[in-house]
Amino acid sequence: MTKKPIYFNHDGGVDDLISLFLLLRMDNVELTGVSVIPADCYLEPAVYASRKIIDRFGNGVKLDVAESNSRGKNPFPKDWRMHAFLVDALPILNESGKIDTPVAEKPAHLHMIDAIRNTSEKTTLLFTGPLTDLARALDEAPDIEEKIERLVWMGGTFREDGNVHEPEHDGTAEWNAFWDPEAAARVWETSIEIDLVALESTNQVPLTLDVRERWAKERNYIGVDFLGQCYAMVPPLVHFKTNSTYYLWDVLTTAFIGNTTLVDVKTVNSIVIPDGPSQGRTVETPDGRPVNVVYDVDRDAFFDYITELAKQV
Ligand code: AGV
Ligand code: CA
Repeated sequence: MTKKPIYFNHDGGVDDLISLFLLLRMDNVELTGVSVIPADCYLEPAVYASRKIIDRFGNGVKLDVAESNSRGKNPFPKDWRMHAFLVDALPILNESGKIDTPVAEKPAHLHMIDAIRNTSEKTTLLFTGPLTDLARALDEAPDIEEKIERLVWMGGTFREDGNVHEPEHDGTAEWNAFWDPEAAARVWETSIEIDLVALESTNQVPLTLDVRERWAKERNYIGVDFLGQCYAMVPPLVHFKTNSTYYLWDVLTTAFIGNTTLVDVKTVNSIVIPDGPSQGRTVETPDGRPVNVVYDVDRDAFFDYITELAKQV
């Protein structure tokens, strides 16, 4: 099987870390690099957890994990950023008592430039947090643009309702775009092909109790137990949606990398609003740049796909 070269930049949430786990299980993916940005996480536990996940589930793959030194404009709530501490503390990631996967010498955006340049084929970028490191990499090394196959990004929405509920904002943005709206706008200026896994599709994959029960029943598989343990840390959708209700945002984005048949995609011309009360909002407009929006998902096929991947540990 031919393997797609993927560079993964994430921000240490439960679904970011599960995404790393799943990427390591995909036989059609070759991870060329991993980096962590302290947006929806604290950097230290998210980097530890990433290194431990590569050790435990990477079948001996040789990778290092780069730390981002990027800063955003609008900080994530502290409660959400704490999740990385919980994943990092899981016994299954600490059984060996050591960490083999090293921390990279260079910061994330420079690490990514090297990874793209050192891969002969074009690289697919998977971003499950804000786009800050990509925007900085493009400023630093414009030559990499032609070596990027596409950007697959969990971010944005064309609905009225985003998922940002913060003072001075009108609620129309998605959080990864809101954390650094200027970075998203910078990436929009390029001619990189963008696949957007927007809230339209991720809203269809909330964490629900039936999913938790399924993973509990199949916890004799180490990988399924890992899914269950991780998703025990975050609130499911039960009676009604709250600000903290968890969806499988990044995991859907990552599943799309491994299996494009799970979703439906349409092309939308859009811009990103860089400042003001709608900052981070993606808006459809005829003279905007085209993006491929993932707007629909086969929910059952998606959960089957990720659970099967987890069983292969
Ligand atoms: O907007 C979704 C992004 C995804 O990359 N993140 C979480 C996912 O990793 C931010 C976010 C929005 N709502 C959240 C988030 C919530 N209720 N808990 C934690 N993070
Ligand atoms: Ca994320």
